[in-house]
Amino acid sequence: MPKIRCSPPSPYSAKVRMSAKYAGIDFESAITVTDQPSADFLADNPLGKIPVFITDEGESIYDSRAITQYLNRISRNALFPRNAAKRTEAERLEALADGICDALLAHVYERRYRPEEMWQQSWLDLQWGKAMRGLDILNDTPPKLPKKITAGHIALRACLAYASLRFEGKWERGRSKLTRWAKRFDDKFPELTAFLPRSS
Ligand SMILES: N[C@@H](CCC(=O)N[C@@H](CS)C(=O)NCC(=O)O)C(=O)O
Repeated sequence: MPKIRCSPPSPYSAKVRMSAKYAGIDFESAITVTDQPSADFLADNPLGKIPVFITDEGESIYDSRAITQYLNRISRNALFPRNAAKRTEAERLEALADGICDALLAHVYERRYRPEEMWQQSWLDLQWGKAMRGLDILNDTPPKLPKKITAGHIALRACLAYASLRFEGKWERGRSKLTRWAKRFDDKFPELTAFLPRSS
C-alpha cells in the first residue's frame, strides 16, 4: 500500500491525505518528524519536508502539489476538472490556499526557531499581510461547494483548519462567510475531517 509521510498539524499533509481519501486511494500514514530528520526520511525527500507520497514501487513524490497532481492522474481526474479553464481555477485555488499556509507557517517558524528578542516584527507583519489578504479574497467570494469538489476546495479546508489551529480567534472576525464555508464542507464531507490539521 502507498505510504504518506505526514504529521497531524501539517496543512499540506492534511490536504494530500484528504485528497487521497476523496479520490478513493488507500494509503498508510507514516508520522514523520521534521525537526531532526532521519536518514530514511531524507532518502525519501532531501528537503526534509512533509508530505511525501511513497508509491508501492518505492518512488517518492513531493511536494504536496506534485502529489495532488499525481493522485489526480492515478484516480482518472478525481481531483481536478478536465475542462481547462475550470482546472486552472482549481489549481489557482490550491495555490492560494497553500500560499496562505506558507505565510502562516513562516510566522509560526519565526517564533518557533528564533529567540523572542530576535523576532523580526516587519517579517511577521509581511507574512501576516499575505495570509490576511488571501483570506479576504476568499471570504469575498468563497468557492461554490458542489458535490464533486477539487483539490482546491480540499486545500482551502485544510488551510482554514490550520489557521484555526495556530491562530484561533485572530483571523475569523469579519470572515464569517469562510467560517460558514468550513462548516458546510465538514457537513458535506465528514469522512475527510479525520485528516484536518490538529495538534500532535
Ligand atoms: N511546498 C511544500 C511545503 C511543505 C512544508 O513546508 N511542510 C512543513 C510542515 S507543514 C515542513 O515539512 N517543514 C519542515 C521544514 O521546513 O524543514 C508542500 O506543498 O509540500
